[in-house]
Amino acid sequence: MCARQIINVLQSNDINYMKIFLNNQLVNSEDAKVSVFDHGLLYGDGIFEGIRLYDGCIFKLEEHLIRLEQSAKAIMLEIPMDRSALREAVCKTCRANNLKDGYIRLLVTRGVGNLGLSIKNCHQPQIIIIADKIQLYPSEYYEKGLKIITVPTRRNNSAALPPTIKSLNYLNNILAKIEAQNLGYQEAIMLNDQGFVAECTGDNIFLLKEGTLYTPRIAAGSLKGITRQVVLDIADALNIPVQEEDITRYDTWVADELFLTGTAAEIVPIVEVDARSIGEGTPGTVTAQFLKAFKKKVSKDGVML
Ligand code: PXG
Repeated sequence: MCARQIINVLQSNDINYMKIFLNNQLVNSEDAKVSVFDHGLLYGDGIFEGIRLYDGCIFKLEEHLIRLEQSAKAIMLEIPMDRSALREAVCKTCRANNLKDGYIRLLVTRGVGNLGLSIKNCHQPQIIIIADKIQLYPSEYYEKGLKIITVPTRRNNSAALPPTIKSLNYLNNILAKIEAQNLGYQEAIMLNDQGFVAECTGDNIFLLKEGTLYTPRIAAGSLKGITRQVVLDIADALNIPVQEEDITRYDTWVADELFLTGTAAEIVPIVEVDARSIGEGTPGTVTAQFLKAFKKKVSKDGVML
């Protein structure tokens, strides 16, 4: 490794040396600033995506960009860059930070306005791209499985704030996460206002029962997870029947296997729900098959830097 490369490695480990994409240019992290009048800060008015980079390949970038566009459309936000410019900006940010594996946070805020809810005074949405090393979940989660609980906080009602919009307003999920962590758990099941399982605070949920894979319908109040879709595709390839339907807490308690999916989490086996052990109380064999198939896909199915 030459001196320049060593400096690059040292620098990319330190957030002070990160390059951030902010409105059409790369800036040093200390210069990456947004206004206190940005409605993203004042009201959580904006949208985002969390994306993974695996071995120099951005996993499912196109799908993330499409979901971002749909979130934008839903909140009537015009992203001031088209898809190909965004694609290029994401790649550029990863390259500028010398990343091969990492986590990309792409945000679009409503931009600067005044101290009122109206979007009419917000003329310049802000595009921010942060690409950093990934903080992986502890390996213990995958080896031993995770214990979770159902929390009292219900998932947002779709008629109030559709959970399909990946907005900057995550308070609903954060309140649920606080409840879980207060009781010593790291993830939690959130029910919808009818009492059916919607999703977890930052992950989709799947269960296996008698050879069939079940997951809540999106209309139950879940995010249309990119990893969720990858798992549905894997189930298809493995000839495992899938049912998207209403799931109760009881269904989760008596499942043979249960797992969570998400960009950061990938596929995490669940071994206990609400103090009931799932299956044998150890990560399931079918879950392991899904994780293996997922790992095979990650460096193939995306955009090369
Ligand atoms: N449901 C919710 C509420 C999420 O936030 C998922 C499901 C899984 O979707 P994907 O497309 O990632 O398979 C998410 C995504 C974080 C973090 O910092 C969480 C997510 C994404 C990015 C960052 O905890 N969850």
